[in-house]
Amino acid sequence: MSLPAHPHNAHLLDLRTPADLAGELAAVGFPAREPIAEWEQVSHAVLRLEGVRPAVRSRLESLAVNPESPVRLYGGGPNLLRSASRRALRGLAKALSAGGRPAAGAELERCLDAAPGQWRWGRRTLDFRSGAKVMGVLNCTPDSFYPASRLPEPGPALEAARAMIAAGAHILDVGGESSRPGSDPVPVAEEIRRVVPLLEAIRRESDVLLSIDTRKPEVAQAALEAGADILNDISALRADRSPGDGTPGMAALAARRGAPLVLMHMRGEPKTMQAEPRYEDVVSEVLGELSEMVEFAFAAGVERLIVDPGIGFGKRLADNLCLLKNLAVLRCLGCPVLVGLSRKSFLGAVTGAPVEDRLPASIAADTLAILSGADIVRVHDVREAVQTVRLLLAVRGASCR
Ligand code: HH2
Repeated sequence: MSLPAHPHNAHLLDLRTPADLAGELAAVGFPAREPIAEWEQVSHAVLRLEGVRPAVRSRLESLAVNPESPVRLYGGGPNLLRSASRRALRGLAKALSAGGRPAAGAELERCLDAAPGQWRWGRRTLDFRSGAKVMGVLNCTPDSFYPASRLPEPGPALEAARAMIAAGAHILDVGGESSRPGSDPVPVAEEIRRVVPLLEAIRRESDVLLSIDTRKPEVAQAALEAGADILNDISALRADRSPGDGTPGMAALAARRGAPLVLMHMRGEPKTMQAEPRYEDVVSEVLGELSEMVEFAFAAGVERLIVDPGIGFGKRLADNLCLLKNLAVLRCLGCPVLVGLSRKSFLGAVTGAPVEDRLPASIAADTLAILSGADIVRVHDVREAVQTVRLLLAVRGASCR
């Protein structure tokens, strides 16, 4: 083998997955028999643990860890950072479980294994291993925040659905109530009247996955009867109960049908949510609140959950930016992550662009989100998002040496 023209060419590698490492190992003549084990050894991570009691802290300090790993523990208060190889963190998870803290051990294992696989329910499949999914927004409303997305008439709404399917949408999200800041709730019967004919019409001609964007169990039930597959609840079950007419509550409905349920974080109600949102640590608070809802939903028997930070729902500009920057943190909940960034006002605040002109910033934001591990992007502009996803997938899969 001849030596390279420029000796050394020293450079740090940007490795994000076990497959990246396996490619680099093979290229230097060291094909890894167990790429995942190698990855766990060389890949370092920093774990943040919140609300740690002194007894647990001293246990963490005393736990034996893999001696080859440079392990560090930082923080004097209830919040700690632990830096170690993934392998050492896995050892820590096992030690916590064996040492009488099975919940903490399981939580840590979940963080390390957070890669959603494939879902099958009824005749439906969602495979998160084959790249991010594009969810097209169909607003059967007269007042949604993006005027071009308003489709109150069934004819144009069906045309829009057909165009999204042709452009490669994986999921269509049909909604009959705007949740823009300051919006009023829509009565149940009116919401059903808006969404059911469109769901039925799409279902008659396509097998595309259909999601219903509603907070009301009666609407969710009618939508499922009309062919919807997924429930998208922007209130994350906060007021979940049966309406008392025999309709089950949202969680019970999802559990009974096996339907995936999106839990979106929101503080307050759309009417008032932007009045004075306040967080001390938005990432930690959104994670904690979603985590409670995930536990509640699993306890109610829901098998398939998707989590969403709720960009623009009771959040200030800085909160939205922090959530986008730290989207990967939500993967620790062990559920696929959905994010809706498309044309939202925080993009306008950053770029100065009106809603009609926010497509470039929306594509950039979706790109950042997918690189941070978003599994589903909810968008108004399906063609552009599908191209983005395809490019990111091609780059991720490129073999380079
Ligand atoms: N955003 C909107 C509506 N529903 N659902 C989820 N899961 N995540 C979101 O970010 C999200 C959502 C707002 O967008 P849009 O439906 O276009 O606006 P409007 O509520 O005004 O109809």
